[in-house]
Amino acid sequence: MTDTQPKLLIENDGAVRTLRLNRPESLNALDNDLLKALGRAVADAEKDKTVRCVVVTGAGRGFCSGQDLAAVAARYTTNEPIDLGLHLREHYNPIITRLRTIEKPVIASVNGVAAGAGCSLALACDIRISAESASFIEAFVNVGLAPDAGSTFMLPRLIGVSRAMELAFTGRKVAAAEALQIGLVNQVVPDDQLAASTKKLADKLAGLPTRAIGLTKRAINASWRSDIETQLDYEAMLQTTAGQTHDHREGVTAFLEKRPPKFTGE
Ligand code: T3D
Repeated sequence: MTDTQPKLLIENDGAVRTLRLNRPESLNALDNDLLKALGRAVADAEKDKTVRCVVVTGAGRGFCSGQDLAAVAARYTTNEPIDLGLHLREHYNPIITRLRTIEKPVIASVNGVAAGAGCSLALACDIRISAESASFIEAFVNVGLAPDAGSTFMLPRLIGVSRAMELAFTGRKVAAAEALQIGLVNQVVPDDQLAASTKKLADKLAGLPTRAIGLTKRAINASWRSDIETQLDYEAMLQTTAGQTHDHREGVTAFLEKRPPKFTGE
């Protein structure tokens, strides 16, 4: 791999935009260039109305091995004070926040190991589809760190507090089959079918009423800090918006005309 090859590949297929981490020699470790490119790409996908589903995946045999540890070690060779929190706030947190709030479906197509912040990246996506040979490692503890990039938020919500504690304390590798069993991923497919299965799911999601999906994501995110009365009221407010979309009318009309709906995302 030469420096001229982009560290992030951006691929468009209809209304699906795939963001492919492209540092396969390090299992797609996140250095500052890649983090900046990923941040820009997610922001661009958010703004671009032609994009109705985002896929995050990795080139080569890894999904993402987390923070580039060579870059971390390089910081120790200077006398400058090291503040990992600053690095997280500047580089990781905006990406994770945007993935959680972008009003379009986001799929992690996990082609190989997802470790440390790479695992957090997969967890920040809405849906995880995993290759049989992929694995998940809350690797932070192995390098004397606590989980970051949203793992302490997403992990207990997906698999429960007790399992989250165990995985974060031990940093043990979770194979795809166990990940499916404990609810860490939605689907596991044979390695050679990951691309096709991801495309099938992404195409389906991209053809759905995008505004309704965005509002659904907003509502489910809000439920975590809500009570039932507040949530009911919030649902009613969002439904006012959904009820004014073209896709709502189209869905009702198509049902009554006994034909498949043609959703445009508006
Ligand atoms: O600064 C901040 O903001 C702090 C934030 C921290 C967040 C974090 O993500 S902390 C956690 C960082 N990640 C890790 O600790 C994982 C480190 N990697 C591994 O434990 C293993 O590589 C894996 C379990 C992921 C995969 O193992 P394996 O045996 O399949 O592959 P390998 O041989 O270990 O790795 C292949 C190559 O990738 C190897 O390079 P080489 O020897 O072929 O030249 C290895 O050094 C490189 N690599 C893997 N992970 C990283 C990496 N290089 C830099 N950074 C990595 N994270």
